[in-house]
Amino acid sequence: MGYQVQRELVRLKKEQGQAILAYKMGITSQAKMKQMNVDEPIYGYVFDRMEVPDEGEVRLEEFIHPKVEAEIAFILAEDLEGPDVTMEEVLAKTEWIVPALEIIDSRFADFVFKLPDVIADNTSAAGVVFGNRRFRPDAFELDSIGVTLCTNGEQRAEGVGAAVLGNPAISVAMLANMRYSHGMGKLAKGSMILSGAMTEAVMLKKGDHVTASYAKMGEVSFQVR
Ligand code: 0L1
Ligand code: MG
Repeated sequence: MGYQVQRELVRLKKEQGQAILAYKMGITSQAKMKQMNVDEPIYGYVFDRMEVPDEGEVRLEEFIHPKVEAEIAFILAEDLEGPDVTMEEVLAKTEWIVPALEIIDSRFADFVFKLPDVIADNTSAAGVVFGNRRFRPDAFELDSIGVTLCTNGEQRAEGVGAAVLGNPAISVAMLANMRYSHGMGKLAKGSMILSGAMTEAVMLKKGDHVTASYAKMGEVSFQVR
């Protein structure tokens, strides 16, 4: 039911002239899955209007109660089509990995929702900041890449690639397989995918300067006005 509503939401946004910029996976950590009492993550869409440049700005008033989380994004070199996509196939078919921040926001008070509700709410997708640097997928072991998330120079969260279903590439494989089982088609060459949060989500407030510092992949940042 949640995905039926989500599909209608996507249709309406496209009708309004918005375009899908990236796919996203959500609820990809064991802690979050346990909290939500689910054994499968969820997926949604990032729209073009949600993109914020690296070192750019967002206005707090444009959100309800936004949070930010650090992720790794994938850009595909080839189509990826379920069923049975594996982590190895994802890595072989990935052109670039890119450090990224996702801004999540929810129409539900205090982010308290049932699973179909958050799927219908497009998995709380509200913004994305892609880093300016990109890397080949075999440049690092993705499960061991660490990240710290700071606001105004103070560390608020930290994490590692393994927090994303064991490896962010497993999350991308799962997206392709879930889309297949939902009859949603392949992930086409060139698609961008946010693989899921490496850190817990940190609440944003006016004046926050947000920086994610990744081991070997540099920084991604933005300012909250
Ligand atoms: O991207 C995410 O992991 C968020 C998924 C939806 C759950 C939430 O809003 O906390
Ligand atoms: Mg996310």
